Amino acid sequence: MKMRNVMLSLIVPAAAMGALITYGLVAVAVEVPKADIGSCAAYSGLPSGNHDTAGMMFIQAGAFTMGSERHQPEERFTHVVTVDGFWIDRHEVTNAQFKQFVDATGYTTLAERGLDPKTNPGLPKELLTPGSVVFAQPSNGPGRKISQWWQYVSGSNWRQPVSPGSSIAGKENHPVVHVAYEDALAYAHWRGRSLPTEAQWEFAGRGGRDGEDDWSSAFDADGKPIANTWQGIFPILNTQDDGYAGTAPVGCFRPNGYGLYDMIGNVWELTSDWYRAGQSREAATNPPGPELVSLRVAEGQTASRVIKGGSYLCSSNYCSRYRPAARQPQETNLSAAHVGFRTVLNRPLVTSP
Ligand SMILES: [Ca+2]
Ligand SMILES: [Ca+2]
Repeated sequence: MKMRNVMLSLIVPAAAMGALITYGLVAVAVEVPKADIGSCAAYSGLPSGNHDTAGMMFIQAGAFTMGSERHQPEERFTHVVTVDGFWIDRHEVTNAQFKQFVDATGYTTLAERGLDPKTNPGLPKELLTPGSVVFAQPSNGPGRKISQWWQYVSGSNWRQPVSPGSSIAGKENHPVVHVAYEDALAYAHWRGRSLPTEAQWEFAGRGGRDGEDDWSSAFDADGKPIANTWQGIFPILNTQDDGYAGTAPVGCFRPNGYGLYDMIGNVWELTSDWYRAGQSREAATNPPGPELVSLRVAEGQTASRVIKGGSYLCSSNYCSRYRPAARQPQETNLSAAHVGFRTVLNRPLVTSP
């Protein structure tokens, strides 16, 4: 395996370089994708190289303030978390990358298989058929309700993201969606990687910025969107000021201070932590999240994993969780059109001589 030492100034804009220098990250070993900043539409969806850190960035070990006291109750309490250094995908996993996995292994996703009624006795029959959750923009008018926005569509899956017969042709560089937790984990293991813990994800998502969380990852000082979210009034009016109504190709928006793209917005990203509303008060090192046995899961319900970063469906009047500390639960037995993932490699940085 050959790895090049590349100065970040070659691949990260000056604005991001400031944060990197501040935090002592001037140069790391990184593989530069074929298409990068400003050319996301031309990106193949596959990072160059076949080595085991292809498309990844190394995040130096450090400590940060996890959670938020000012925003949603489930983000409290703030506490100091220390993480070891780790590698993380610079982009959300794309359709092209997931197709590589499926072509090599013959893997079928949960949305393509459907749920086993024996292990999901509480679910109605229609939710046991192969399918996934799709967002449908309702027409303006009275009587709008959440069941109109979110529909379980039989036959929808990562290959047919909108409805049966739809396609990902031409969307090879978009994030894969309609992947359940087990699907994301299977992909990560196939690559010899893991899914990020919530702490790893939040540390990477902050891009070197510590302290109380804010919306600066989603909007610039003038209020202009710098990530793929929803502008307008959800769910009826999407003004698309950011240029995208749905998913965008990965890497179309400026990277954060660590050179990572779309940590905020585009699609929510699965983490390996079980979801519990609220954060610990205690300082921790490499926290793996709560144990499943410590969660109170109602009979007939399914435990959830933490998802991070918000999506193209997060607006200021709904969701608004386009911040690194924001979090939501995602049922492990359900996939959706706005949830994807990226992978990590828990290995120290190794530079070539
Ligand atoms: Ca958008
Ligand atoms: Ca994202």
